[in-house]
Amino acid sequence: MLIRHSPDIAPSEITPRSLYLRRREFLAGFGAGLAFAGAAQAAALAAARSAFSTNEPKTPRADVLAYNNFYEFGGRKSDPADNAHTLTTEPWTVRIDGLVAKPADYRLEDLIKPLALEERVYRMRCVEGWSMVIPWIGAPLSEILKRVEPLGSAKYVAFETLVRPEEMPGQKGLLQLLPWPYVEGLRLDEALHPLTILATGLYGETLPNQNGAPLRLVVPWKYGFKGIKSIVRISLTETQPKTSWNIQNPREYGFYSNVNPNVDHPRWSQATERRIGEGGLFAKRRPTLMYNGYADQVASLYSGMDLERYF
Ligand SMILES: Nc1nc2c(c(=O)[nH]1)N[C@H]1C(S)=C(S)[C@@H](COP(=O)(O)O)O[C@H]1N2
Ligand SMILES: [Mo]
Repeated sequence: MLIRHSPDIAPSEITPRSLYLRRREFLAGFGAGLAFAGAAQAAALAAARSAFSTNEPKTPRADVLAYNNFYEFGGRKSDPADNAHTLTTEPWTVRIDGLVAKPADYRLEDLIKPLALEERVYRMRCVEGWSMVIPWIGAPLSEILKRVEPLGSAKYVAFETLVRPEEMPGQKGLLQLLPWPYVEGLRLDEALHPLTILATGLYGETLPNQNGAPLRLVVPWKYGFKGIKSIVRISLTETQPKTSWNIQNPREYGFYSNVNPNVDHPRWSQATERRIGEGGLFAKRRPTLMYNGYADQVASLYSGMDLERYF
């Protein structure tokens, strides 16, 4: 079974969900489907995958779904899994505006339908010092950006998460962990890099709410907080966008946020990381790699930049 449907999901919910998954592509290419694909197709798929995906063991699905940061649903690692089921993800609209030739409010289905979704197994590293290996389903952000035709003056891409306190308990009450909406940004060349994807799923299924349904950003060479969840707006801008963690604490969090073992967080070292799912708290920490191990692909984006200043 490629796409897991828990028995309590009504059949009426299944069809629209499968739209995001482009189910046929899955059946042709992934998981058990590989057994039915031709040998040449399987080889081509494996080759396409290896260019972008790591062969490291994947973090168990249960951990990927249970150990999350999504402050709209609370500040504990278990809060998103406990609370995010209240989020309504259909219908969903993404506004794409700013310096583009084709600004519009796009229905999620229309945004996703033309994309060739693929699996990308990425190393992910949180600024807190833990990491995971996650099999995302998604497509390069560049595919969507090219469709809306960025103007020559566009230099950055700004992203925004949903504000809906009725469904997001972390946006209610006196103790607000962050200013809302959660916002993030990338330089346009970072956004167009082939490693940068918009994810609609993971582990061969529709993105669970706690992981940022129905659409989230994944930038594997940057700290996890760059991967903004439940996106409702993407704006092309000329000036560098504001980012939530930088607003909250500019001394500790910069715009670039590239994974860098040589630049410590002011309150802790970034030299090593704990891989979630590996033998609990007593497992050996592993060394953190420059650009989270993606230096070959992305270091040239930052040549000549002082990485201590642009952290
Ligand atoms: N909207 C929103 N996006 C967010 C966050 C958040 O609190 N709100 N947390 C970030 C942080 S700190 C991390 S490490 C990743 C975690 O993604 P995951 O729970 O899917 O592993 O999401 C990022 N995206
Ligand atoms: Mo994080």
